Amino acid sequence: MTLTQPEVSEVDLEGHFERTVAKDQRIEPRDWMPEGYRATMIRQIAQHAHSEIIGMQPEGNWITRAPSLRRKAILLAKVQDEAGHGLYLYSAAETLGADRPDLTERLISGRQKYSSIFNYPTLSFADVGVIGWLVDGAAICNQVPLCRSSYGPYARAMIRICKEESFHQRQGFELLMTMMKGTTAQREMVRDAVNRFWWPSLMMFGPPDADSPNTARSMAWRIKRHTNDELRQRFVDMTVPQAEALGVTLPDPDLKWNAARGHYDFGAIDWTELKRVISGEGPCNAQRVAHRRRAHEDGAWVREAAAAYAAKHEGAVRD
Ligand code: FAQ
Repeated sequence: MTLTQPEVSEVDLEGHFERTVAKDQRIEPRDWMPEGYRATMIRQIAQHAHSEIIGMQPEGNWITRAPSLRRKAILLAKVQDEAGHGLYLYSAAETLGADRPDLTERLISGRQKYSSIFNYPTLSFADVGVIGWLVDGAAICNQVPLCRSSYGPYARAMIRICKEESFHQRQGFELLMTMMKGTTAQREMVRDAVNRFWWPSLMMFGPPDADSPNTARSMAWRIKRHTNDELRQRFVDMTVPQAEALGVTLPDPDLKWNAARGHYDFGAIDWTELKRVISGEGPCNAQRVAHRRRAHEDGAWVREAAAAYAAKHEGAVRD
């Protein structure tokens, strides 16, 4: 008599998946998952990885022009950290069956998105401080809850990424504090940078909840733990006291404490601008993607050399 394994039906698998998510346990790469969950995770992780890699460009632009050796070393380390984040995230996407060269191809052909914030130019060294303070600050607000995301490899990558982003946020704030204690011209540079980056930072959290096609599904699967509007509000509440400590005015006349709500009210966001930037029409979209494409092409010899070395090594091991 042969013993046959009882067939595990799709219903059992789906039930197991749903129960795992409901118990706040992690879905791991070997586990069964609905195709929609897999596709959503690949989309979000790939967009996140692309953001980290494209996000190296605006600040990288200032490495050769940093005002001191100390500032140059800090900036170099920060930009390298962003590269590292991109690599962890591409690896997390690979655990879902995504192919890394294919993801790169989708980025450089404009078929996959990256964060809108990196399509704005960096016009002065104060922008480096403001990106650390506001952009990394927004990234932390968005990403700390993702440490509890239901997909294991993504949640675990997020723990280290958030630690590094917190450090970046501090260094940005410290740079701005130094500039605010400096000359009138330096204070003016900070104010100008804050004015340009404030509204785009609020757009990083995505469209308002009513216009966010993915939030409901991603919340039900515990990929996202809070809605776009909840996180945006958290960021505003966290940042206003920091702006006061710095001595800068955020460019929003409607920004005021609402005691009844226990939150800051803020003005209307120009959602047409976000749509424009996401669809490729932002100030630097073409430049960012062209630069990434050029870097990819310039790196072809490294990939070929690595593949040739791996093949040779494999041959040596077989012999
Ligand atoms: N820019 O339905 P939702 C960083 C897209 S890393 C571009 O609300 P979802 C570190 C969205 O993908 C910054 N596209 O979508 C750093 C969706 O696209 P679809 C990146 C955006 O996914 C600091 C469509 O619009 N962080 O800063 C944007 O539920 C300094 C509809 O939107 C992450 O990626 C946008 N702002 O929520 C590096 C965090 N907003 O469906 C260097 C992980 C929305 O057409 C220097 N991601 N879209 O493919 C997330 O938390 C979510 O994916 C959201 C969007 C919240 C971004």
